[in-house]
Amino acid sequence: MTDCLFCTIINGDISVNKIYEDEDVLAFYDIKPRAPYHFLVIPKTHIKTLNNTNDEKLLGKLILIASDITQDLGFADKGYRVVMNCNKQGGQTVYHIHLHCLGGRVLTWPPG
Ligand code: D5M
Repeated sequence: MTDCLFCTIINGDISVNKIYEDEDVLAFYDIKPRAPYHFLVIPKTHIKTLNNTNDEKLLGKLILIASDITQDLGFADKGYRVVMNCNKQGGQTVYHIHLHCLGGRVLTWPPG
């Protein structure tokens, strides 16, 4: 989609600090990190919100890629959080689904 920020990133028209890429997904560091480690895993297909997909394979892949990256970056064993915000009350600001992965500090619960 031309007016989607994350589709523009996938097309390469906006550059990001990439961590991982394959035919289905892209992972990159969040521009506004909320923890020492904060990256996003997004599908390459445009999906507006979590309410707009039932693709179990793709959703599972986002989580497993995030987990693999925490291993690669060396904080898997200390701990981390994965979260997907959905719609306005869930805090979603970019309407192309993305999994946040945060780590590198003690995370409080519940999130605000
Ligand atoms: O999260 C949307 C997230 O997207 C938010 O944490 C900032 C991040 N973001 C926005 N633009 C960029 C670019 N250009 N690079 C990296 N990260 C970006 P949400 O769950 O929708 O509130």
